Amino acid sequence: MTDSNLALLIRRAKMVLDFNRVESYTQPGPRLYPHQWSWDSGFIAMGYAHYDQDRAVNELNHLFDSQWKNGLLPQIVFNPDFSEYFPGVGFWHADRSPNAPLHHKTSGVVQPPIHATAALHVYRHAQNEARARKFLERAFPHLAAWHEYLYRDRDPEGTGLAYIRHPWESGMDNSPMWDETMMRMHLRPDEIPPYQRADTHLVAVDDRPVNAAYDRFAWLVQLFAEHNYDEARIREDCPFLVQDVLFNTLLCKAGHDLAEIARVLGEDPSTFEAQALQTASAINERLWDEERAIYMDYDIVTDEPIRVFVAAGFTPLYAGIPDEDQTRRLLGTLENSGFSFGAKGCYSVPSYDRYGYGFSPVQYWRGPVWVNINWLLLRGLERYGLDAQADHLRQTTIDLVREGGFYEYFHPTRGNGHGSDFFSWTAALLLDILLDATPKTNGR
Ligand code: 2M8
Repeated sequence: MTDSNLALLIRRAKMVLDFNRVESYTQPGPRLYPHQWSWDSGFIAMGYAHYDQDRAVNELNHLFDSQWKNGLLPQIVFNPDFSEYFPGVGFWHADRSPNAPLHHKTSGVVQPPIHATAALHVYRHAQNEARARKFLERAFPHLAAWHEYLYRDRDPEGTGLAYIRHPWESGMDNSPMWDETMMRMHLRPDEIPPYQRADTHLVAVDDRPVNAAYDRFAWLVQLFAEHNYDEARIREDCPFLVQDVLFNTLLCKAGHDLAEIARVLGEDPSTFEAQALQTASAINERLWDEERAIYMDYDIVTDEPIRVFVAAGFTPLYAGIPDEDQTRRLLGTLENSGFSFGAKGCYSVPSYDRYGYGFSPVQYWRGPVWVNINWLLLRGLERYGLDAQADHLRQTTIDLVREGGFYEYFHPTRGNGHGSDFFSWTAALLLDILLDATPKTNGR
């Protein structure tokens, strides 16, 4: 890429973020996602960190301000100016929980815990060291409470793995990983809460989850509200309880990063470090599939692994979890399966194995390439010194966005964009890739 092409791409990425910014947060995408989303804000803050410290800090602070009293960091912070999104405030009934904040309206589920990682990234890229330290001081109790919630309420048996209780908590809402569990949720028409979808009016219907999936998404929300968001009661009755690879990988990485934040602030890092190490071992013990050489989710309701090949199954590389032998075998799976890594005719990395049942090149989390998954894998490959593979993934990701636009996800063989255009994390993570001059080869 020539210098002027690079400068243009950077300018375009910044324009996407400018376009989506409203007051103190950034919408993931115009119209389709008007509110603040939790892990989107983590990725977005990492992009801002390269050129606008204030925005990076505000993005995370706005989310922290909506934290629940029990430490839950909500998936969505609602903006009262936008009422079109489903499910909105009135469907969640988050106020039935004694823990929900009063000054902001939120949903009652979470998203993958990227936040300590994002906060440390913002601190490390800051131009103004004193202000960045102040930000960390403010962020630290929120992050500590967030991790405490996850280990206390989502891992009551102390296994080291936090469970998710809704597909939305994985960030990969419509993944084929959830199909079997969703099928077990057999709902009579009178059990499905009445609702009106907004998403299918805004982007192509074929790009979005089917109605039967939304019925179950909505039914789970209703279950949480009926249980007043009491985690112990939900745990008793919820048919969807999953220890997810990506969620726990990010928890492990964030645990190490929170320990580092504690060290910067002169606080005790030992609890966070111990939790991160325990989570890493548990990922290797319970989620690694020795025969298939990939990490897989675990369904704790049926007490069985979810044997579905998704790109997130490679992300433990990001947290330095696989050993040398596992890494070699993981790469084998990446290259010699329907993920077609490095092969001609396929953009890396399809979110679901192209030979898998129910693969779709355009449907939400069932095959298209996502920039956040690519970014996590890229940083993982760099961490292990796998330079050739990292170069390939970096270049593919840049090409996809430069040629396809700042879309939410991309067709893995045609390369064109799908879902929301002007998608914020696509822009923010591309900025991180383009502006990060020092590839991390030794962060383990
Ligand atoms: C998608 O999820 C939301 C619900 O959270 C939706 O479909 O309405 C997912 O891709 C999720 O990972 C993402 O955070 C969110 C906003 O970009 O959109």
